[in-house]
Amino acid sequence: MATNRTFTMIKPDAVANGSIGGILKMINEAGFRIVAMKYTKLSKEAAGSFYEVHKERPFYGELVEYMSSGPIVAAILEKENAVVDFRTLIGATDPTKAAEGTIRKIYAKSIAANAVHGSDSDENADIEGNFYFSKLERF
Ligand code: 3AN
Repeated sequence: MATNRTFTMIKPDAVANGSIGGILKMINEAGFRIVAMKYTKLSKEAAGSFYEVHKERPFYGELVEYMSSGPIVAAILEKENAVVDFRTLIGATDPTKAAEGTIRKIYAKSIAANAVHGSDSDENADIEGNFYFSKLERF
């Protein structure tokens, strides 16, 4: 059921500084169930295609470089109201504006290296999950 699922990535900065465990703990404690998960690295081409919707934005080149700079953790998560609740859990895009206790407030370094991705709609959660995972990789 797409409406109960969202898609996340733990981004290269958070992976590199040893925050995978802490972030997954927060995700689990907030009541999300892991449907699919993968430790992988995006090529520049794959990062460019994942962020295609942001192609016209001034930070697109920087975003693609950064997202292909090191390994990431990709996951599909399930919970009632998953998309909205997960965006609440991660906090604002800019960590200096993120609420206390949110993942980005705790783990993000900057607006570009902001520790985690969270889908912004049910439709994008579906598209983004399909980018990484086949039906056989979901449980
Ligand atoms: P969110 O990830 O909170 O939905 P979006 O969709 O506005 O934020 O931006 C997508 C990604 O682009 C962000 N996660 C962040 O990594 C990057 N980004 C957004 N704004 C900037 C910016 N001003 N400079 C650099 N990178 C940015």
